[in-house]
Amino acid sequence: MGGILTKGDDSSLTSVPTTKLELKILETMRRRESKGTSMKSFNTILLKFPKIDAGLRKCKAIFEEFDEDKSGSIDPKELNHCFRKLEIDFTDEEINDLFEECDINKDMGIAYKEFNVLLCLVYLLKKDSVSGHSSSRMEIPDLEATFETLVDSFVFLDKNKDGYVSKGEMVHAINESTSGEGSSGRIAMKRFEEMDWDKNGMVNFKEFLFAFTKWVGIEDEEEATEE
Ligand SMILES: [Ca+2]
Ligand SMILES: [Ca+2]
Ligand SMILES: [Ca+2]
Repeated sequence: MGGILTKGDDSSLTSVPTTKLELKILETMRRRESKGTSMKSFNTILLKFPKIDAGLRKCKAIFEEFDEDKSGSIDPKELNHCFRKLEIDFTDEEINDLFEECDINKDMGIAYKEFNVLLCLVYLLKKDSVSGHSSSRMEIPDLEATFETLVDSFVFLDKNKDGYVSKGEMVHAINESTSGEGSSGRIAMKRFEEMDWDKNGMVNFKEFLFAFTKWVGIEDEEEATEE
């Protein structure tokens, strides 16, 4: 407790999925991890930041399109329309679960930042379920490349492929990268602490995504309206 180093304590501190969807995301991620990653080093990930940034900005246009009443957030009804329009064939229950999973501040709306995370989770889950068929993929190819990069980055960091990035794994990834890159390493460690909401030394994919949307700096416009 209290945010101290937790190395070697993983067994007692591992987060346990609390919802059906969370479990599904974890299982899907583990299956994805068994396929490996194209990332070669931590620096490869850092070099992708500008591209991820550009990709996520495209998400903004999609978000605005589906925020039909321009309230600044997507309500459950709007999210339903969104899924139908993008031809994402999730059941009402699945959409509802995703909504709750991504509505982090529980204001019954999906803000832009939450929407990025939601779409990326959809990407992960869908990619897993269609396994090779191109007929029912998300109709947003630009974003798919961005989401794949995010998934790939997570897989790279999660060395033991348990579906969580531990603090030890983060340190390992940074140490592995070229020396003399100290400042990015320090920044990454600081970010890790921010990612790890419940301070248990583990970061799941959702936490990772939320942090990532901050790392790449898209928060500038939205931050002001949040508590
Ligand atoms: Ca709205
Ligand atoms: Ca919200
Ligand atoms: Ca791990």
